[in-house]
Amino acid sequence: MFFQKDIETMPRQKIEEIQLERLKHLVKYCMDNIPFYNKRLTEAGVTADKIKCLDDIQYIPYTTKADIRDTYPFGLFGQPMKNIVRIHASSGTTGKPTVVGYTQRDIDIWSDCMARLVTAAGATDEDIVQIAFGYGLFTGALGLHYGLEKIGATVVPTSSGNTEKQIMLMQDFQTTALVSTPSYAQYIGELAKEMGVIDKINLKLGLFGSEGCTEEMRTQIEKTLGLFATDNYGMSELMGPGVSGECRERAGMHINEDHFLAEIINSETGEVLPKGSTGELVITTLTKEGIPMLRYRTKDITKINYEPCKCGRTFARMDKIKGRSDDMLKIRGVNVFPSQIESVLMGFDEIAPHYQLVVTRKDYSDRLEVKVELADDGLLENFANLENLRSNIHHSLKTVLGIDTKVSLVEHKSLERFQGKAKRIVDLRNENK
Ligand code: DLL
Repeated sequence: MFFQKDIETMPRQKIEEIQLERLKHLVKYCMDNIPFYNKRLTEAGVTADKIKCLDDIQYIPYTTKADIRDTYPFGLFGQPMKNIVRIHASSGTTGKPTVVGYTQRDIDIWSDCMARLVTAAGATDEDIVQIAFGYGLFTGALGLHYGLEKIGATVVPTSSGNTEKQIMLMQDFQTTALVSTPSYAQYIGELAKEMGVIDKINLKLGLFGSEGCTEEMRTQIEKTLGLFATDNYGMSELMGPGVSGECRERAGMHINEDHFLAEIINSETGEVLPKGSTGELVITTLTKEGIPMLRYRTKDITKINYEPCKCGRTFARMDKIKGRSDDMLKIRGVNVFPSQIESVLMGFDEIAPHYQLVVTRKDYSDRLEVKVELADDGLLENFANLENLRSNIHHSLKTVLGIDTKVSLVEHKSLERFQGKAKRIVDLRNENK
């Protein structure tokens, strides 16, 4: 099923023609409307006329989160406030939020991008969809909301939290699709089981995103909730959700390439990498007016496949996000992605899919503790079994990561549950140097 089939199945040459034309237009738009970009581009000697082919994008300097922060709140907006119809913001862990603005045209394009992705995932006008992302400054809920309404689905805007009520409404309304972070979906499943109502739930589709989720974790959630789950990627600075998402083939997330131009770079040197390489995703928003982004460094690590997909779509597909370059843990010189640890842990039936990674530093050496929750406290009664499990997990982690970790088994339900994005890393290195 397609929302805009003629666009979603364009030959690659046509996609690139559109991208080039839009890129030239965007450079001129940024020059004319945004003093920050005017200065940056002038210093770099870039004008719209200098962009002759897509590779010429390399002459445009990168934009970073710091640039948005430094121009807080509206310094990168491309339109006067009277033309801005919506503001969103991402909270960030420190300091001021990152603020983004949308014109009416931006909102219309956003809705189309979302409508394409939810259709590709299998949603239709027959679906009753519970949106359990937090409504508010976060882009997730309203982004999905407009896209799902556009395809005629019945939207139930429950927002996040109040999980027992979510589960009650899910039964009463016979909700068929759930929009949430994978970690919240996992918690909803766990609670529905405990409440003894898991069999009364009629979910068929999970439209997940906003945080990473390994294939192993996805399979667990699908099993618990009895649904088919797809992954959606986006970020506030680029639009919100709607940048890319999986079709039913689940062989990568299709990038809405008529609106987003993607590159992969080496996150340390900034060098553009050849097609098919793994590295940091850099995105140029080709059509945004409110706050366009020229070569925005996402810090997310992935790779892009440009082969057409079995589903018929020709838009390139990005792999699941491997991690953020700033989330990558460097433990005694070894790069460790939390997703690698999650994959290992999901292979053990005796532990619940809840874990926490605690990093400390002692005598100038980093230590990683992996706290894992037991699926069932019955295991606590047999020390030998418990020790055996701990040692097996330790061994598997060592094989995959190449370093020693401390594995701690903790009681069932003792680790925090999340209603939005999960926070699994506790980095105490600066506290005990
Ligand atoms: O999380 C936008 C979004 C909402 C996407 C709902 C999908 C669904 P931010 O709050 O600005 O925006 O966070 C953006 O979240 O740079 C990634 O590190 C991470 N992220 C988003 N989607 C995925 C995903 C929204 N599917 C940051 N897999 C990004 C892994 C993701 N990480």
